Amino acid sequence: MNIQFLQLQTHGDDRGSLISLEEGKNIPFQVKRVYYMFDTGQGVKRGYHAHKSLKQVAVAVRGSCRFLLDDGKEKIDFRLDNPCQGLLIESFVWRVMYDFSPDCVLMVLADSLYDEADYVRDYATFQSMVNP
Ligand code: T46
Repeated sequence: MNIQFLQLQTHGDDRGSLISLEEGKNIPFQVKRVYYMFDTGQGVKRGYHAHKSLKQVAVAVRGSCRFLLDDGKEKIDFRLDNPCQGLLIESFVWRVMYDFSPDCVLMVLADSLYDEADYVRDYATFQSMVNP
């Protein structure tokens, strides 16, 4: 599976670091929505869905969590732990986020407004959509 990480340029000086996210520049779509999750309990697993058309970029702005991504053919599991790195999540990728550090703030930029109809929340349905 082709996982794309976006390297986000850091503007650092003796005051600290700053990263700017700009649509069409380091974010490869029009940003319609931003959300973030935090205070995730120990042992919690989130996600368990794919999207029909949504594209997103996830950034662990603080702390870390693991991602399990599955395109129906291949699974890949990795830790997202760097605020200078964005994970591009395309449509039709099943995702599970887990093993959140207690301080994790996971921010997600999305190319569409929230729409429950865009979710595929049943794994068998997802499999039948990607492997017809
Ligand atoms: C995704 C992963 C990475 C809203 O009202 N608006 C929103 O924009 C979002 C994202 C969620 N919600 C509501 C819907 C649920 O009642 O917030 C609640 C929690 O959402 P959900 O269970 O979908 O959260 P996750 O962590 O399983 O998934 C989220 C995104 O929903 C999803 O698009 O790709 O993060």
